[in-house]
Amino acid sequence: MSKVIKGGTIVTADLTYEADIKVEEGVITEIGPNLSGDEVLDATGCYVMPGGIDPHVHLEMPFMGTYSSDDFLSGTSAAVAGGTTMVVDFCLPDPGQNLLDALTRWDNKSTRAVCDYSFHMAVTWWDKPVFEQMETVVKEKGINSFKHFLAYKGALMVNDDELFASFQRCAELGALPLVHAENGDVVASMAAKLLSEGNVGPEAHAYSRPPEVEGEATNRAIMIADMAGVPLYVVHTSCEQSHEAIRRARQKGMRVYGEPLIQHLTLDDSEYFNKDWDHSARRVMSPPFRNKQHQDSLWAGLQSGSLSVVATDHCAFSTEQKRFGVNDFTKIPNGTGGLEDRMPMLWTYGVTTGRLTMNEFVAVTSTNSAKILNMYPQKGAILVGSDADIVVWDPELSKTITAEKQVSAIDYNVFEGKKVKGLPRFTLSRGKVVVEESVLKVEEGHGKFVARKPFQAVNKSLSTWKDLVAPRPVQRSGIPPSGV
Ligand code: DUC
Ligand code: ZN
Ligand code: ZN
Ligand code: ZN
Repeated sequence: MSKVIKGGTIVTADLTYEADIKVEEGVITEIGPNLSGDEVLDATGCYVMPGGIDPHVHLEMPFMGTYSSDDFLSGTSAAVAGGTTMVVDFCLPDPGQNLLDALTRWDNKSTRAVCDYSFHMAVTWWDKPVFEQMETVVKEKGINSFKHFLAYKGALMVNDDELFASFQRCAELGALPLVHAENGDVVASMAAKLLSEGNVGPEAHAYSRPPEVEGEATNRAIMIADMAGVPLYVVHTSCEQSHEAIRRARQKGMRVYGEPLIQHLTLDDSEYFNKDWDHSARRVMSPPFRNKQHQDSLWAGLQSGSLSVVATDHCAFSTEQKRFGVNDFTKIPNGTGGLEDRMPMLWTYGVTTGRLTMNEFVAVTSTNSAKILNMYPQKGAILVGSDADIVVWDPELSKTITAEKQVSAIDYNVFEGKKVKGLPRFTLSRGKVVVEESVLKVEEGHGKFVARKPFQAVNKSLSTWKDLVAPRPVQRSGIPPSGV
């Protein structure tokens, strides 16, 4: 059974042109004028783009004493509803757990996915087993990226010696390290002080994590990555200080990638000062929302290419879960949703405002992630041979975002009331129509794991000290007598 997507304008990261697309057995087999097939999908008036890739989601993740509420079924269903056809989730081992056992748990959870997915592996402590298991994770399990937290002291946080060791291991294996860049020591100290002074509300969450803690940690991670001779991916870049560090590194020639979230681009820190506790707590995530100047910086980064991709860090907690922290903001589970809304929100606030071109939109929602995570052109492309993960985007379809109608399992939406114009007419996951005019036609378990090969480990430190001071002892004529 072949399908033809007919009459639309194909938009990729670098081209805009009119052509039909033929899909057979889940892949694109022909692109050109006047194609015919067994089934025709009418794309008249639409832009036909690579399906979105969200490189950063947490589905059914154990975190802060609970589990994030969207699982692989509701989470990936929400994704396709908004035109995203692939997600990359984080495998988070329990303390001391074998990374491969953790992966088995993630394999079991993800069997429910309705679209394709892949995993990053988290490194939250450092020892010999982790060193050894990383090799199996890369060479046998198809995972080429490792996440490190510089925040969440006493839980997920790694110290600089652990970070440097893991980064060096990534360099050897051809893997890409990711970093959650916030200075966890400073955050813990500021949070304790705020609490002791009676600042227990959700606004104190933002006070405890100012942009400086993110700028410092981003810069530190970049410098450590350089000394390890490895590229670096900075997740949820939310502020100018962090963006500045990334810009500087890229200008110097380093492969450093920044990932703003759709939430940080479109929602600001005034959300934490709402009179309604639930409203503010529902928006507690790390890093927190920032002010307009930081938002402008993020948009500018997407325009100029100093920031590479737009993600969601989708980590949805219900109001009931958020209320764990009713007397203490440090107990509010950190996380917000966005999987369903990332593409329509970015189109509405980016493309229709003129901040982003359509090609830039495709680059930051799909193609750049596919390239950075090494799954291009299987994903992120409209090319013969690519998976038919495609969104037929209707720029005239509009809606007002509301929790009442969302696919995500939680009881609110941080974008509640926002009007979006630009939505999928069809979403295809490996050739299967999973959304048609807002109607979900998903099939539990249709999603497949996408294995990602390691990169050629060619990265060399740009820091000059390595070359200037080759590690060899200096031959001296004598040694001074010891003692006095
Ligand atoms: N930040 C969040 O807000 N949630 C999940 C993990 C994280 O780093
Ligand atoms: Zn994070
Ligand atoms: Zn995250
Ligand atoms: Zn199927």
